[in-house]
Amino acid sequence: MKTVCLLNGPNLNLLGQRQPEIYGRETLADVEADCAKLASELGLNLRALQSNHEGVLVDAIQAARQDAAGIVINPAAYSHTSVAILDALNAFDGPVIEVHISNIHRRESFRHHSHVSARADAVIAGLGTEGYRAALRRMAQLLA
Ligand code: DHK
Repeated sequence: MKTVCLLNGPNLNLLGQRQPEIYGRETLADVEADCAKLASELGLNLRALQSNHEGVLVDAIQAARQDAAGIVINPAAYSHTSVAILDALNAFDGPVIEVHISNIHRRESFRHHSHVSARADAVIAGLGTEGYRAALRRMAQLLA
C-alpha cells in the first residue's frame, strides 16, 4: 500500500479554534481522522504530521523520500516565506499537492505568493477543510 504524507504547518494545530470564520470549525484531529478514513477507502496509507517549526517540516519531507509516494501539504504561513520547504519538496520525486483552506488570493497581498506552488503538481485554495479530501482524491489518481 502506498503511503501519502499529510503535512500541516504553523498554527494549524489550532484549527477549529483559530479564526473559524476563515478556517472553519473542523479541528485538525477531525481532518486527519477523515483523511485517514478516505485514504484507506482509496487504497492508500496516510501519515499525518503538523509542526509549528520549519525545520521539522523539512525533516518530514526528507523522510518522505524514503517511504512515501506523495505529499499533501498545507505549509500555512511558510508557504509565503520558506525557500527551505520548497528546496526539500524539489528533492522529493513523487506528486505534491498544496492545500490552503482559505482563498489566499482574496486575502492580504503578502499571502498571494506561495514558494511551494513552484513545485506543486496541484494547488487547492478556498475549499475550506474539504480541500484536504479533494487533494487526497487527486493524489489517488496521480498514484494509480
Ligand atoms: C493557513 C495559514 O495559516 C496562513 O498563514 C496562510 C493558510 C493561509 C490556509 O488558508 O490554509 O496564509
